[in-house]
Amino acid sequence: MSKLIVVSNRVGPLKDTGKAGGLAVALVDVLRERGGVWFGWSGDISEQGTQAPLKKQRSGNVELAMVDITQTDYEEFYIGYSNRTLWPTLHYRLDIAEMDKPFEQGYRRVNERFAHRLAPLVQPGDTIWVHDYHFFHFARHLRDMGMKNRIGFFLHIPFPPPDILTALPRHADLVRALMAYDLLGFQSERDRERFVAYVVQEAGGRDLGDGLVEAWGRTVRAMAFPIGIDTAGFTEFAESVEARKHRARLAQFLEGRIQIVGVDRIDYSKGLPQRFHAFEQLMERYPENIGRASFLQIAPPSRSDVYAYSEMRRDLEQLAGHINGRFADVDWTPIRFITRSFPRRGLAGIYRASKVGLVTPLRDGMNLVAKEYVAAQDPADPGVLVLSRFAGAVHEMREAIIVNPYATHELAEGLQTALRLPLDERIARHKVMYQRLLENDAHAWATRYLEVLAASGEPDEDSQPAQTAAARRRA
Ligand code: ADQ
Repeated sequence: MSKLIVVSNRVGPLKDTGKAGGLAVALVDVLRERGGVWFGWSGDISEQGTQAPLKKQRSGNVELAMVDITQTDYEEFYIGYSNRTLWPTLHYRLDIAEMDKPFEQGYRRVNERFAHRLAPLVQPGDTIWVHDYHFFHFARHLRDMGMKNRIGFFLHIPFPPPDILTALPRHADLVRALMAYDLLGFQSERDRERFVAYVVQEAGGRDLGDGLVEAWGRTVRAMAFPIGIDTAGFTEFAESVEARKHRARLAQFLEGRIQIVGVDRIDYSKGLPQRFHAFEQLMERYPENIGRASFLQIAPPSRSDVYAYSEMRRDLEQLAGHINGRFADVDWTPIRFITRSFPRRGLAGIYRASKVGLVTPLRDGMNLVAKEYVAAQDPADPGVLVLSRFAGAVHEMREAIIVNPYATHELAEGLQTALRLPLDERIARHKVMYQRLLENDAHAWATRYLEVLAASGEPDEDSQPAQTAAARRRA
């Protein structure tokens, strides 16, 4: 029977998926429904790297298959091209994107080797679903081996306009590699439009309508599939015993004061310094909030091997220290900055205890924190979401207070509006957004993507190529 194969840089856990978030829940659900394999990096670095034996785990009809990489792969593929070149470029940060380093070869090499390691696991008729910016070239290598299976790609981060993308050396190779997929999924219609603009303006391609795009002699379907969270599951988390404990602790600490919350990986795309400055302005311009509203920022460090990230944490600590030094009192701290992870149930409790959720990225594919914050609220007395116009989530969450994170005064005003929003208004806004989150949850997202993928491309199930069969024998 044909199975589903999910490919992503890091593979999620098969059990206790709630701990890893909505995406892992959704992917394991669809893998269980169809039976399948989740393939990716083991997270380990070894001398043998991609040549090392596959690491496998099985639970029922789902298998994890994982590959090591070498230290050089880690530096070139993961830290280098993926996170120092592609991540900033796709987040419109050409000022910090590293274009002239020899990372790209490592990126291409790992894509090719991963494709060769996956090939023996693929049977005719299997569907392959590749995730994110680590694997632009993956399908191209599978096609070079003659594979005719349906292969889809989903980009979790933004697709920038042509003027940005063309600053990346060999940008055409990257986009051309995408044409080897049958279905390209983007977080928003805007991202899809930018991809089509590139294909038309830079590659002489054509928008054929009905989601189809033609370039370099191939036709691909490109559509928006806004990712969702496990909405009902997250609401349950917010009502769990663990969440209640967190809320009780916070209530004791806050003593009736209001809490604004931010939860993000430390990443320059998340707009954290801008947010801290906006909170400072809130105190300056609306002094009635001094001693009354405090800001809790939870931000676990990420990718600390990348210089831009290790710097950020220090800068933010200094900024929080400066603001606290200015406004704190003996019995009140304006900003609490916590740089560690929280269990998801605890996090849901913290969201529910916070009257404002502050989600202000400078650029974000979707932003799941915005959705989690809304899902965690008490519908009878919900908090208010303040959301950046540059988060993909904004297209489904227009009832939030929408702000421009680059304009500090606008952010501060948005916060003040959120703090003063009357109950009936809060309830009305929350209700509409929550209903939408229930309809487009992570499971609906994955199911819809796979339905469209099943109807895309023209796989020839009977004529699985010789190379693939040979690769299977080698395994
Ligand atoms: P991220 O950039 O990681 O994801 P986001 O969508 O906000 O951003 O997801 C972060 C996840 O990590 C959330 O589920 C959040 O709860 C969790 N998290 C953050 N801080 C935490 C903490 N201290 N403790 C516990 N959990 C924490 C990328 C793209 C996004 C896109 C997602 C999914 O950059 O734009 O929305 O993939 O496609």
